[in-house]
Amino acid sequence: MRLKEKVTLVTGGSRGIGRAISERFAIEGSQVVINYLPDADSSSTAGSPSAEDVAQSIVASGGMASCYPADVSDSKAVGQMIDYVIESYGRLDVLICNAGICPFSRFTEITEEQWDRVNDVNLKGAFLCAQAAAKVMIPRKTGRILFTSSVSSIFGGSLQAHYCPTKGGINQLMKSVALAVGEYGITSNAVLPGTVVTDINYQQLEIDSPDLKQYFIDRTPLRRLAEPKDIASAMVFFASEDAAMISGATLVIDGGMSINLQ
Ligand code: NAD
Ligand code: RM4
Repeated sequence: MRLKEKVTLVTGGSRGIGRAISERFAIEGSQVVINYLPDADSSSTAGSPSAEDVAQSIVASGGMASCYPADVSDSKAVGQMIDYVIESYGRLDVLICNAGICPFSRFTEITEEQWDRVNDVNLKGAFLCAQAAAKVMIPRKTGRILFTSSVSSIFGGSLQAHYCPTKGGINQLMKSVALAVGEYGITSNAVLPGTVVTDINYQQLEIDSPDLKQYFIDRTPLRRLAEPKDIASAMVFFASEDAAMISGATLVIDGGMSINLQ
């Protein structure tokens, strides 16, 4: 119960990495608001349950969770979501900017619309949520703002020329937020997952290119891919008292995959 009496908002919190974060934060005693996008962007290829089902199963296990639908790239919807959290719970202790999309595309085939959507959801969405959260955290002089970045914030990807820049941008956003809100006792940190099989890459890794999945496993010293719960553990750490003096940090969770030059 490391997060007892905390109120946490997880964007894209109903499946994959976000779902693991929502479930783990509830186990640690936090009230969890699960943000989700009920449209085409959130369609599941990996058979993930709905946000309502995830919230209900948390509650059935003795945890505290509710859902809130909002497109994180829509400033009005983000403002209403933060209002909902404050009206329902009285405060926001932890924001986890986790929502993201990655429509794998050859560089020469990325359309302007695709570039805009990936940037709007991944980077602008993180900015809008972090800014709205900071406004309600600053008066209370406490809070944690966390980001799901990626090893793709450091490395490129031939099919991710729209996605990788958004993750590099998130690292820089995270550091700027840390500088802007530190004097109010608020920390800002980012977790950088390696490859985790979720809806975002299920088609690519499980159906189109299982050889690519095996390549990632082979180059990982621990000989397995990270799982959503591995990322959730790092988020719990950053949200906990143990990380009270950590701000502006990036933590890679990839079993050593990204240090392997062979
Ligand atoms: P996922 O597709 O299962 O989860 C993404 C979540 O974001 C979904 O719940 C989706 O509905 C939500 N979302 C998408 N657009 C949204 C919007 N406009 N507004 C609100 N929510 C929206 O994939 P995942 O792997 O769990 O991804 C979670 C985060 O982890 C993403 O930011 C992703 O970039 C990052 N990440 C994933 C991996 C990986 O290998 N899976 C690696 C590094 C980083
Ligand atoms: C991650 C990383 C993974 C990819 C996902 C979508 O940041 O690049 O390899 O599968 O994004």
